[in-house]
Amino acid sequence: MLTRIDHIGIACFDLDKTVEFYRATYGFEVFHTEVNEEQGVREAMLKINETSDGGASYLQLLEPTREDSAVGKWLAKNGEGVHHIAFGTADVDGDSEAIRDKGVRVLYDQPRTGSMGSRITFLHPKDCHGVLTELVTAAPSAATDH
Ligand code: CMX
Ligand code: CO
Repeated sequence: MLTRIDHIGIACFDLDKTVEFYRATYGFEVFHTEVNEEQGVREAMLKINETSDGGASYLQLLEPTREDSAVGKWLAKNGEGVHHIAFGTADVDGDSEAIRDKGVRVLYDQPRTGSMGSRITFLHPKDCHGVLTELVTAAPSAATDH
């Protein structure tokens, strides 16, 4: 069951400048940063709020580490902006299988590693009314991990 907005993924050309915009404009602080080479991104997670299921909701600011990555290609075509949305679930395996059975393309056979040790998969935007959609199961320690 999808129980929350886990994050909104925002593509940017310069992560440091974008982080500074969110800090100076809204007061949002960086909760976690990492490089995910498999996804081709350098990212910052800004925690917006805790949620009733024990998780949290974040903004995920994404700078590509290479031009041929998903975010690099998207930025070259569209410029900066909202790249994807992500729903949180306790069971990314079960939920992605159930969604696949409804005829929506799930991009990975098995969930891969996302922010803070989470397990993630994606649904094809062309099957989701134009929205690249991610499903996330947070690692148990994610709420306290920096
Ligand atoms: N949102 C909406 N539509 C998108 C999109 C996005 N983020 N990315 C691509 N599309 C659309 C394109 O506009 C294009 O549509 P048209 O054919 O109408 O022009 C179509 O999908 C194909 O796009 P493409 O540029 O040819 O790109 P690819 O097919 O090579 O890749 C996708 C698209 C979704 C398969 C790829 O971006 C992907 O695998 N994404 C999942 C991984 C990812 O996004 N990782 C980065 C985030 C990591 C994280 O969140 O942790
Ligand atoms: Co994401």
